[in-house]
Amino acid sequence: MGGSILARLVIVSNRVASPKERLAKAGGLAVALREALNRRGGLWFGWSGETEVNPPAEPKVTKAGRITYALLTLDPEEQRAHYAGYANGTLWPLCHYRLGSLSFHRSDWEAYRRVNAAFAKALMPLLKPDDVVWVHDYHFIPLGTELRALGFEGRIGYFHHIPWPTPEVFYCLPSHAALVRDLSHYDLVGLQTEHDVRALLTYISAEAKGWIGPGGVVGMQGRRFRVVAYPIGIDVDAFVRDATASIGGQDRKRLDASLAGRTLAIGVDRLDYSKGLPNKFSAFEDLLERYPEHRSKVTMMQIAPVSRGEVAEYRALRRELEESAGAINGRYAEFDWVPLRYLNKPFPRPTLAAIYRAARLGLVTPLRDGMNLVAKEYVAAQDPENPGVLVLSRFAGAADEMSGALIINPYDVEGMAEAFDLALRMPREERIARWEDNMAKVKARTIHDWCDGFLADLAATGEMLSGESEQRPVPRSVTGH
Ligand code: ADQ
Repeated sequence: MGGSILARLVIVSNRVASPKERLAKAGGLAVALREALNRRGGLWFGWSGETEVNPPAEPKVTKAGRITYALLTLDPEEQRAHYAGYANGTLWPLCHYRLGSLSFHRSDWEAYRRVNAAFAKALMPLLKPDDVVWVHDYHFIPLGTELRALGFEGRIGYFHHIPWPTPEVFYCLPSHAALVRDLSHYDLVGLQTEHDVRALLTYISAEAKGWIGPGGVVGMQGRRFRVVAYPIGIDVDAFVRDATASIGGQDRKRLDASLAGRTLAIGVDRLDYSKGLPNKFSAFEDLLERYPEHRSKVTMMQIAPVSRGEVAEYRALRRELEESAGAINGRYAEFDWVPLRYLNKPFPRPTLAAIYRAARLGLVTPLRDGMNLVAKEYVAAQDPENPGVLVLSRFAGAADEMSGALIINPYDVEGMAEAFDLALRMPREERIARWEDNMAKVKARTIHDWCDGFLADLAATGEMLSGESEQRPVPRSVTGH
């Protein structure tokens, strides 16, 4: 990053990795953000994870090293309507193209705005005029508008971790115009892929009558901002280190003993309907059915920690998967082999790295995903001399980069089973060539590059936004992946 950027960094995210959380337990993103804050000193602001009737309007402020943490507690009904209601009941399905799961209630939308206004009001007294504010994800799209309304004039950037839907899908959201107006109050809007950028720019020029200039500069309703793709990466060194260290370790020994020489296929996903788990289970079943030579030879392990258990759709998915796993195992298991191991708990990073390393297949088959970090983690954890094969959905942002993966369509269950079979039979030379392609990409864009790249561009937006505007034709239309 521009070492010249001395302004204090303020990060806003719904979940804040507390100072007590151990580094190996926190995700790569939390670790990278903490590092960025530590480097320049900063403030991390978000929800405390707690609710209380008539909560205090001020956040609880603590300090650890160079980082100040400010955590706001919310009223339980406001929190529900903001988080389970609008953010995860409306925006999450919309951005993942799941219109059948989308529910929209005006009361949730109003609570979403009220909660954002409350966060802005709580943050404002903590801000200094030259702070750089970086807002994360769909829980906080209106935060920039609210901070501007309170008079904050410094830089504000927003990063959207999930896909940005194409206009035809986005129009289904009754509040679409207001959300894009909210985006225009940021200086820099970061999305995961070029596809996402095209989707948003197409909407801006067609619906919001905005203009698109060079470098993703956008003019809209009297404001200027930039829309740029910053594909997120992982902490590559940490995964390589953990995976290498796992050889001969306890986790690996236990795993090898349990596999008894069988091939392992691994899936690691939050238990979320966007991750395509039912389709993945069906494809594994189809593999066992149509390619009986793999029976008793391959074990699939799906690690899926429960997520958003308070949302009905997620509880239904959990029941569906339990039934499906039971049916597959009931049908194909032998007295000495269980085809599908299905685990609902989280694991520390070193254990995950050990499991990735041991797996000949990495199965990443979401129906839609902003990036999917598991795909990159799986690649980073492989043995360069004898790597496994990444089977990857075309609908994950990571598919744009992972040219060595076997790319599948998760809606085509039989096609997926064929890809699993191909991966299981793939000769070592081809596995190495494909892995080298993927690993070069993973190394080229780490989580640190992502963080530094966004912040450097945010620091430089002032000059770009004040430059002469240039009218540009509507961007190439969005045709989907
Ligand atoms: P997620 O939807 O959570 O992230 P993903 O990118 O795969 O999806 O990240 C999940 C992270 O959680 C990975 O680092 C993984 O190792 C970890 N994890 C999953 N299961 C685990 C388990 N059982 N134990 C421990 N750790 C586990 C959102 C978007 C993505 C986008 C990321 C980052 O939905 O598309 O890639 O943000 O921007």
